[in-house]
Amino acid sequence: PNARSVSIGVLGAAFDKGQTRSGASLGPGAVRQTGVLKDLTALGHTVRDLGDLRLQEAVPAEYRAEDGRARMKNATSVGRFNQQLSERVSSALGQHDVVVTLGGDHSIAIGTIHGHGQTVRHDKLAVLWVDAHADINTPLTSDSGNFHGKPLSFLMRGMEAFHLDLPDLRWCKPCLHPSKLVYIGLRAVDPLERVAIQEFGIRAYAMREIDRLGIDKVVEMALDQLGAGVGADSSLHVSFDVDALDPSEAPCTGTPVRGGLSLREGQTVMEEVCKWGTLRSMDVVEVNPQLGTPQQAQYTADAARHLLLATFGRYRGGNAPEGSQLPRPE
Ligand code: EXY
Ligand code: MN
Ligand code: MN
Ligand code: MN
Repeated sequence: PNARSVSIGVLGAAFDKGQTRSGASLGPGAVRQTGVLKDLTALGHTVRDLGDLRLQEAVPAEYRAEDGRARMKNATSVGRFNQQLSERVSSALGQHDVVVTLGGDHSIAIGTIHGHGQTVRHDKLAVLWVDAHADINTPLTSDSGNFHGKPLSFLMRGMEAFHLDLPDLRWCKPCLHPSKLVYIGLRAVDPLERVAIQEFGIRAYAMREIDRLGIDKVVEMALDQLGAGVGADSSLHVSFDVDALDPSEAPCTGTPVRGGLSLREGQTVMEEVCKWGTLRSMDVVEVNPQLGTPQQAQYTADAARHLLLATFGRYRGGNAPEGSQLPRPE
C-alpha cells in the first residue's frame, strides 16, 4: 500500500542547550547525510529542505530565577531559540502538508508543538510522544535542570500553576490538553513526573505495557485515544526521541536507557501513524553524532531515516511503483 503523496518541509533545529553534552546540534546534518530526503522524494513526495535554524544572537546572560529551588540551565537560550522555531514551524505549516523537524535536543519540542498549536484550535492538537523519558519536569521538579527533560510542562494546559514566570518563555502559551497527549516507550520516569502523569490523567504506554499488549495493540489504542483516526479532525504531532529505541539500535544519544523499543517496533508505530493519515508535524530528536564511533553515529542517524520512511509510506514488504507492470521481452 502506497501512501498518498504529500508535500513535506524539513527543518533542522540545530540546538543543544537543552542539556549539557554538545553535539546534538549536529543531528540534522547527520540525518540529512543518510540520504533520507532523496528517499522520501523517491516515495513520491514533494520534499523541501528548509535549512537549519540556530540561535542567532549570542545570549548575554542566562536567566536565573529568584526561587532558590528552581533548577534550570540556559533558560534564556532555550526560550529565545524556541520562540523563533515556533514561528518557523507555524509558517512552514502554511506551505506544506507535513513539517518534519530534525533535532536538536528534545527542548526543541517546545517550539515545534507551540508552532503547530498556533495553526489549529487547541482542542484539536494531539501529541504522540515516543520516548524513554516523560520530559514533563518543571524547574521545581527537575534534578538535572536540563530543559530537554521539561518541554511538555511548558506546553500542557493546567501546568501554568506549577511554573515560575520565566521572562524568555512568556511567549509560550500552553496549547496542549492533557487528554491529547499519549506516551509510548517510557522506562525512565522521575518520581515527580509520575505524579504529574497521574494528576493530569495522561495516558502512558511504558515498555511494560508494550511487553504485555504488543506494539500493534498499543499504537492502535494510542491513536484511538488521540482521536487521530481517519475522518477525525485531530491535528497530530509525533515527537520521536531516538532514545525511545534501544541503545543497540540508536547508540549515539545523550541519555540512553537499556530495554527500549526495537527499530521494528518504532517502524510499526510510524507505519500506523502513516495509515491514520492525520499527521501534520513530527520531530526526530536527540541524535548526537559526537557520541560513539563514526560508524555508530551513522547507524543512529540511519535509524532516524528508517523511522521517517515508515512515516511516509515505505512498506517493509515493498512498494510497487504506481501503475507499473512487469516488463515482457519485445
Ligand atoms: N528526567 C531526566 C531529567 O529531567 O533530566 C532525564 C531527561 C532526559 C530527557 C531526554 C531526552 O528525553
Ligand atoms: Mn525526550
Ligand atoms: Mn528521552
Ligand atoms: Mn536530562
